[in-house]
Amino acid sequence: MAEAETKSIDNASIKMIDKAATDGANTAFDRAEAMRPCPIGVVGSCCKHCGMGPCRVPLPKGKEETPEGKQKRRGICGATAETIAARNFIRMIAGGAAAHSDHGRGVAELFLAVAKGEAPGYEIKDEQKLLQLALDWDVEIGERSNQEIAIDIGEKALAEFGRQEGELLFLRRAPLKRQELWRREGVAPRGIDREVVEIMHRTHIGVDQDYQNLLKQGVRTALADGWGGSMIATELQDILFGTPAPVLGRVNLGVLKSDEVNLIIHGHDPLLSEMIVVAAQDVKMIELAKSKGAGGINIAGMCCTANEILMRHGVPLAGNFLQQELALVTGAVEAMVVDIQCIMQSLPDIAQCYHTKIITTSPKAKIPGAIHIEFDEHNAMESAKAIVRTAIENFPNRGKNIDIPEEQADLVAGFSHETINYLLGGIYRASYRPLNDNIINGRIRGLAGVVGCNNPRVKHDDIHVTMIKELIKNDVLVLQTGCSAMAAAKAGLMTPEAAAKYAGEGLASVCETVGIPPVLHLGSCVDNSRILMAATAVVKEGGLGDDISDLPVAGAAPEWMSEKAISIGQYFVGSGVFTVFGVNWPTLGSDEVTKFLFKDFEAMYGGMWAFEPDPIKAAHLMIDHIDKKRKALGIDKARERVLFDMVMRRELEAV
Ligand code: XCC
Repeated sequence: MAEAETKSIDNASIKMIDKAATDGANTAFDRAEAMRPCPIGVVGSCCKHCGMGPCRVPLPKGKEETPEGKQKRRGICGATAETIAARNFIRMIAGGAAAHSDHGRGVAELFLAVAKGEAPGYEIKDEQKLLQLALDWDVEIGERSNQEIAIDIGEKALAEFGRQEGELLFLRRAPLKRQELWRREGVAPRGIDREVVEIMHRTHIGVDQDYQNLLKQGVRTALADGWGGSMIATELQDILFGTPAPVLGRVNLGVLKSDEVNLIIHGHDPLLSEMIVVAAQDVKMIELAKSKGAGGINIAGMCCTANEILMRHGVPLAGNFLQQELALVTGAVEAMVVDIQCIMQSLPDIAQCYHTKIITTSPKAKIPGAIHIEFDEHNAMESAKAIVRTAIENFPNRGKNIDIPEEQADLVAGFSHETINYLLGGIYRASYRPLNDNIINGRIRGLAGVVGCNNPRVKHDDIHVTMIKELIKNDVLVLQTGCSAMAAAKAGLMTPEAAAKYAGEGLASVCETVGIPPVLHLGSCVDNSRILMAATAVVKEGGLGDDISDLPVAGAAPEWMSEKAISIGQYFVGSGVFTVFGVNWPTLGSDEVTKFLFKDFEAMYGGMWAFEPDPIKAAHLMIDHIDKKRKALGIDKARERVLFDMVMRRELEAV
């Protein structure tokens, strides 16, 4: 097997990994090979929170947790291995929750500016969702205009970040039993910023030194992400840009065009990219492109910005996290414009091997070697046009060393939880009833959320695709976001035809009746909040228990790498979902902390963590959990709902 084939299952990526080697471009695949992970840090046993350390407290040889061994496993301040592992773990949650939530804050700020008429070019696109949110948040509707209502909503949304007391408003959306559990366990989040700050305080030297108490704050902060910052981002983006509905898209590096200006939008924030999509359709821009010898302007997405723009406009996806460098290696990208999160610092270096311009746009995310064109939301179209123009003007600089892989796949995306409602129940009677019925009758065994990143420590896309195929083969309907969704789409799992090809008989029959793929794309990483809402809708529909933890559902991030993934996993666990991660697990340095997260959490939250790098084994952990829940609900034996006709009724009466 050629070396590149050991690094990815995706042919387009394999070709570009080879080309990068020929071109002398050093990628994450090369760097991962050259640098082994630190064995002490990877299991959470290194503390660098003060100047006395860093202190390293690896497990003693043979891993015996003897009293003597334990005594030796302390930092200079006396912190135990348990405290150190828990501190590291919840600081990851703080980082992840901060990233999602600061994104949410940016959306809320723009939302308020739009409501006040201070952000020309943007408008409220989904009035129905605006009014629904007004009802949820007790904002008066009456005879007021959308603008007036939106100003109140924008102010309330922004206040959620700095809230000092009480509870986040979106917690009310959760099943009542879950809300009570959060209050009982003391993890109902107050303000989003407050919970993140409290983690930073408690993990400072000499503050909270009880690992269970530290982990509790981790749960509270993660819930502030899922039911707070992320949900605010998703909801307000939907109101501003439209709630996604099924849309046909294409994915993989083959979406780049040899005769057009290729502009890739990369990162997480749709505020600017929404405008870039519009700017690229401007007749003057297209004329300018033609004057430079190009046939047109081709916009393609990367990472979660891509998911956002795909879900609402069908803009093609160039690829997921580990393809960001490989896209440049094609030699056909005029500009890559980046906003926030998951952007590799190596991009400007790789771009030097070709003609690509890397453009940063956020004052929060600059990269040496990139051009900075700051995005001004009050003048968004100007920023967008400046970026598109920069890409066009770079077209004549394209070199001869161009190779665009032909690989691309079709997919259907755009499954917001509202859309699932309409698809299943019909436009006039939107309802989750058919989904619940098919779970109860066993055609659908359960639901799995498979999400998260790529990680060059494992074979690119392989773990996602292998796990998802195993799940759908066993009649588990898969809900997806993030880079995982793109892995499945590239493998052809997101078309309705995939049901007959890959899904078990029961799941395939439901997908074919409704006309949906067995793997549903719900959007970007902040859109994991859509999965929370879908799970809540299933609970509220009835017949499957009265809390998310009663449902036959499970979650996974099999190729995770970012702190955001840990925060997402933790809010799923805190919401009652069994969640399994692959690659590595950051608390393995402490058996006690790991056992607490993997076992004791179940009694507290109804959801718990697991670690299993093998995708087939991980899928079966999820299926076993789903079966356990089916048994508890008394639906473990396949049962068809029988509609009685008159003959059957008479027979019944005669008995
Ligand atoms: Fe980043 Fe969202 Fe992970 Fe992909 S999945 S590598 S976090 S882009 Ni969010």
